[in-house]
Amino acid sequence: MTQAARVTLSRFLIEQQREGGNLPPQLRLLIEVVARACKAISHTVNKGELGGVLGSLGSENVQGEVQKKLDVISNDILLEANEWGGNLAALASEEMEAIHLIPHRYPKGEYLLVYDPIDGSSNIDVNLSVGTIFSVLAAPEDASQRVVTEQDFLQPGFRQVAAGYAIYGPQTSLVLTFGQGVFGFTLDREVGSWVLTRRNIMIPSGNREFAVNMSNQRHWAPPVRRYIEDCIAGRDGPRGVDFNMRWTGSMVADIERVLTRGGIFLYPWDDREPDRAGKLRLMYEANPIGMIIEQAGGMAIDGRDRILDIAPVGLHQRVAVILGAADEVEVARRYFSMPSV
Ligand code: P6P
Repeated sequence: MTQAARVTLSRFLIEQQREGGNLPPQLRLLIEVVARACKAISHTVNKGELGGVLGSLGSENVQGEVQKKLDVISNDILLEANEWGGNLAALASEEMEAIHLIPHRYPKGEYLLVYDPIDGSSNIDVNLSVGTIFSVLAAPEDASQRVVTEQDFLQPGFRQVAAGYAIYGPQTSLVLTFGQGVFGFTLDREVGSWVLTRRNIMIPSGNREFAVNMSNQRHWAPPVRRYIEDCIAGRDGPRGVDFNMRWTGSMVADIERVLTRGGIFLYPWDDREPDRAGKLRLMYEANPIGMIIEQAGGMAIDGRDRILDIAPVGLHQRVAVILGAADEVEVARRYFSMPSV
């Protein structure tokens, strides 16, 4: 790609702000800050053993999951990058139980940021792709006159003003949406710039590839079991076509594949913890990814209902997730309306 043809993230955002009208200056600056923080996280992830950043801390996060060193390092990078900019009224993270208010010494802004600093962190120690997922919501209009609370974050996903993820893999890339299409950027490490490499990403239909953790099969509800059984039956079964399976253990890596070549991703409810709606978190995994998937022409449901319509009741609440190419998700959804045999 010639230097002249390259559109950096900064130029793209300024042009979006100028032409699109859906990117206010504070939101543009917020995205720049988050993207810069993801560059710093990428640099840290890429050091691996040499940076002493692998392994666990021996502590647990609010999810009751073992915290990796990079979970905390990445959370701190995003915190420090976003506190002083004046774009946020507060932020929240998978790694912090409560919301984080902007310190009084800094101005407060019009947005709320909620993120998973390192998603798929169990893959860090085995050198597989991990990522950062983030969601941007509007802060309450009176945020400058009162203390923002967790309740202000509990907005349904269709109210997100922006969403994105960074994936730290063979390349470091960034995928963004502001509600008018999905755009992909690749990190040019030599210059330190995010370069626009994909415009208006649309999920291909017709790809017969499903992503699910098959070891949970006996725990799924009957509709999911039947759907996956029929995929596995391939051309000998009711689908009449063979399927392939992928499962990386890192949502951002599986989503990058679905965005690029289609297929479906599932983390359905299972009976291991019947009271838990699912494993993935609504506010900083399912909602931002769901917005990206829908903006790329796909569908994102919890089995029956649209994920972005779910009214949140807790910052760290979990949800069942079935998302990907609209044609395939629609097939999966029909299994939930079939009479259970
Ligand atoms: P399992 C990572 O912990 C994560 O939240 C997602 O990134 C990933 O898709 C899923 O959980 C993997 O879960 O049960 O297969 O380890």
